[in-house]
Amino acid sequence: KFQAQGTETCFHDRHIGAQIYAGLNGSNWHLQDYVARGGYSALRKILGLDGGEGMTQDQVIAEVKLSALRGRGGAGFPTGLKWSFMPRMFPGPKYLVCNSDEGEPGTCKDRDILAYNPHIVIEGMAIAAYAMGIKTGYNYIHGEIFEVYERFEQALEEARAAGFLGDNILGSNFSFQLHAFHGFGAYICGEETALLESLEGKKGQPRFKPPFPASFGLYGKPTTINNTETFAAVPWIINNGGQKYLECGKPNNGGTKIFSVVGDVNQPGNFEIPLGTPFSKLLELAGGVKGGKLKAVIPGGSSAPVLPGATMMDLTMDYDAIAKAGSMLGSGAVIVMNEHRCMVKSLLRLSYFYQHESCGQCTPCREGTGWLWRVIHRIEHGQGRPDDLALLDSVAFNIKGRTICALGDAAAMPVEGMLKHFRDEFAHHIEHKTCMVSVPA
Ligand code: L3W
Ligand code: SF4
Repeated sequence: KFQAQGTETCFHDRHIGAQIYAGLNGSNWHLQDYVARGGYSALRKILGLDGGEGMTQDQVIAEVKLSALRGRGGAGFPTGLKWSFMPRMFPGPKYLVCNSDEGEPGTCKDRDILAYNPHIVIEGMAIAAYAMGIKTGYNYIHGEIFEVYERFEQALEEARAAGFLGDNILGSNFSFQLHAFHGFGAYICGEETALLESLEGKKGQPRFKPPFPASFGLYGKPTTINNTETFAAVPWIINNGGQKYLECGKPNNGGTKIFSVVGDVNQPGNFEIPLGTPFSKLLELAGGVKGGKLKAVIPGGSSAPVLPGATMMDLTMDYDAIAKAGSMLGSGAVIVMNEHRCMVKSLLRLSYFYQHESCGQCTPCREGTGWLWRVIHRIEHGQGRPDDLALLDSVAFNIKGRTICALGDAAAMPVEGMLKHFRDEFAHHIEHKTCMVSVPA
C-alpha cells in the first residue's frame, strides 16, 4: 500500500516526491488541499496568470525534453520527444489520452496516484494539452478499480467548477475538456492501441504499428498517450525547470520513479525514489527480504526477465542500468523472491497469466503462450520430458518479435530469463520429478 515515508526518507533536501506522494493521508486529495500544496501553479504559470509572461507551446515541450522524463508505463520512451510528434497545425480534432489501465502484475502505483492525488494528473494533462494544442482528453481507468474511477470523476467535477478545465480556462483563451472512461479490466487494454480501440467502443485488440497513435490514434486522429505517472511528473517540471528534474535522477533517466515493491519483503508498498538509486536502498525502504535470503528479483513488472538477487544488489534502479543487466525497468513493479521460492512454480503462474490475457489475434502469441504454459505445467507436476527445456527455448524464440503487440514478447521474456539464470532448477524438476528448493517447515 501507499507509503509516503519512502519518498521522504529518500529525498532529504530534494522534495520532488512531495509533488506526487509525500504529505498525502488519504483524505487530502480534494482540490483545496492540492491548491494548498501549490497545485495548479504550473498551469497558472504557463498561462501567465501569476504575473509572469507565460510559456509558449515550444517552451513547455523544451522543458519536458530537458528533464529527460521517460514514459512511466513500461517502455520508457522520452516524453518530450513524443509530445513533439503531435502535428501542431493539424486541421481537425486531435486527442490526449492518459493510460491508467494499470494491469501489469505487481504494479499498483497509478491507482494510488489517482486515489490520493488525482488533481496532479489533471494538471499534468492540461499542461500537455496546452503544449500540443489539444482540446479533448480522456483518462482510461482500469475496469476493476471502481473507487478510483469514482474518485477521479469527483476530482474532474472539482476542477471544472473551479475553472481549471473547460472553456477558456481561468479566463485565458486555452480550452481543454477532460473525461474519465471506465475500462473493461483486460490486461491487453493497457496496450496503447487496444486501449484506443476500447475507447472507441470496440473489442480491445491491438492495432499493428506503425502507424503510431501520434499520427493515427483515437478515431484515426493524431493522439498522444502517456501513462498516469508520466503526467503526474509534469507540474513539478514546469514549476522547477527541466534541468532540476534531470538532476534529481541521472543523465537520460531524469527525476523520480514510483516503484511498487511486492513479494517477499517486510513492508511492501509504493516508493518514490530518484532514478539511479541503488536497489539495495529500495530493498531497505521496503523493510528488507522476508522469510529468507534474497534469491531473485523481477525488476520491472512480470514482463521483465528475472535477475539473480546478487546481480540486483550491484545495480541502480534506472532504465539504462537495468537494461544493461539484461532486463527492463518496465512499469516499476519490483517483485522480490526469497530463497524458498520455486522458479518453476513462479514461472507457471506468470505463463498462466499471459496465455489467459492473450487477445488471440496472432498465432505465435495465441498458440505459443498456451504451449509455454502447458510445458511448464507438466514440468511443475513431475511429467517433464528430457527435451522440454529446448522446447521452451524454441517456443519463446518463435514468439518474440513475431507478434502484433508487445504481449507476445512479454510472455516470452520471463521464460528466457528464468531459463538463463535458473535452468538447473527446471532440469532438476524434469530429472527428479520434484523440487530442489527447500521450503521451511
Ligand atoms: C511515434 C515513433 N511514436 C515509439 C511511441 C509508441 C508508444 C511509445 C513506446 O509497450 C512496454 C512493453 C511492455 N513514432 C514511435 C512512437 N512510439 N516509436 O512510444 O513504444 P513501444 O513500442 O516501445 O512500447 P509499447 O508498445 O508502449 C510498453 C512493457 O511496457 N510493460 C507493460 C507494462 C504494463 C503497464 C500497465 O499495466 N499499466 O504499464 C512492462 O514492462 O512489455 O515493452 O507510445 O506509440 N517512431
Ligand atoms: Fe493479441 Fe498477443 Fe497478438 Fe498482442 S501479441 S495482438 S495480445 S495475440
